[in-house]
Amino acid sequence: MKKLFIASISIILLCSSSANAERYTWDVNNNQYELISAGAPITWHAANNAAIALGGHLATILSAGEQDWILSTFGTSKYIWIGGFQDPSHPEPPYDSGWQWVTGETWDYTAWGPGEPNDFSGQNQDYLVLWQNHNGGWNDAIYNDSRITYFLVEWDNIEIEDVIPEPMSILLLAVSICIRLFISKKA
Ligand SMILES: [Ca+2]
Ligand SMILES: [Ca+2]
Ligand SMILES: [Ca+2]
Repeated sequence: MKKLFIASISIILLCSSSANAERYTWDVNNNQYELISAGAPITWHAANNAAIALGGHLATILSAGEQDWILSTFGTSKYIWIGGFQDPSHPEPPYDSGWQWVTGETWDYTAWGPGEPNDFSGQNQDYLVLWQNHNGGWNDAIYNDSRITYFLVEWDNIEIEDVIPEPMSILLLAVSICIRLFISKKA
C-alpha cells in the first residue's frame, strides 16, 4: 500500500514537472517564471517582444519577496532583462523617477544596486536589468547593452486548472486507485 502510494505520488510529480520543465511557479502569486537565454546579446525591446510572443511579459518585481524568490530561483550570476523602463520623455536627473512596469502594475518597490540608477557616463540608461555585479540588484542600462543575453519572462496566474486537473484532484484520484488496488488484492 505504502509503496503504491509513493509510486503514485512520484508519477504525479513527474507528470506535473515535465509539462514546463523550465518554468517555476512562485506560490505567493501563483505566477510562472522562466529564464530564457537568447544565446547572444539581445536588446530590451527584442526581449520584451519575445516575452509577449510567449504569452507572458518581462518579469515585474513588486516586492522584496518576489525579488528574493527570483534571485534564489534563477541565481545572481547573469545579466537579466526584466520589465521595467523609464519614460524616454522624462527629464533626468532625477534618475530614479519616471520608471514603470510593462504591465502597468504600480511602481512602488525598488531594489537598485549601489549607486543605481545613474545614467552611467551620461548614457540613456532607461531599461531595467538584474545586474550580476550587484548580486542581482537592479541597474538601469542602455537598451542594447551587449553584456545582456538573458531575459526573465513571467506569466500571470495562468489558469492551468482549465487544462490540467488540479493537484488535489490528481492526488485524490491516485489515492482512490491505491485503495481499489488494495481492496482487490485482499479480495
Ligand atoms: Ca511580478
Ligand atoms: Ca535613465
Ligand atoms: Ca546604471
